[in-house]
Amino acid sequence: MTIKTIITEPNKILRQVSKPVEKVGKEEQQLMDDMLETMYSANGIGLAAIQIGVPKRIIVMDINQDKNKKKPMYLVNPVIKNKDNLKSTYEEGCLSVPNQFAEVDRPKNCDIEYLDYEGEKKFLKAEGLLATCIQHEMDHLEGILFIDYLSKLKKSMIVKKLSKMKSSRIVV
Ligand code: GNR
Ligand code: NI
Repeated sequence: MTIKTIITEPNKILRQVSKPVEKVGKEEQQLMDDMLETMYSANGIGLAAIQIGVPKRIIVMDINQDKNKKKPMYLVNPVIKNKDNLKSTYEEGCLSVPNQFAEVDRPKNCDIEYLDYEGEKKFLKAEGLLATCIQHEMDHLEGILFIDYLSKLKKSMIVKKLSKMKSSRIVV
């Protein structure tokens, strides 16, 4: 297992639409292992493959707070089957938008279908933080970031800050 570098805004790679996985094989499983280790090391609760530069429709998540009780989830080719008309608001963050947080409204519940680590078809009814996280991760598969839901002004302020942070990190 390897900890990979997480790509941060602004970066066009994050805007790519990820491609469906044809078969969950060794390569995909190794990718999921790397993604999980990368996510844990960054203290995140979810990670999409594109965040480490791989445009495949693969997500790993662990919304469990207790670090001693790891409950990893692997979602390949997830599809939302149904979502709630009822919305809920969460303060969201993103490992690709470091240290920036904002409230986002999303459907409160959603049902999804996906392939698991073994490539088996699964169905999941998600609510609360799990539903929010799944939708946040599935947005990554479409090249969408949570800051895209903010006002133009808020979004541009965040992108500006991140650009500055990036340029100030260039060491000649
Ligand atoms: O670690 C993360 N926390 C989080 C909090 C609220 C809503 C969504 C998230 S996902 C984020 C990790 C991440 O960037 N996944 O793509
Ligand atoms: Ni994210």
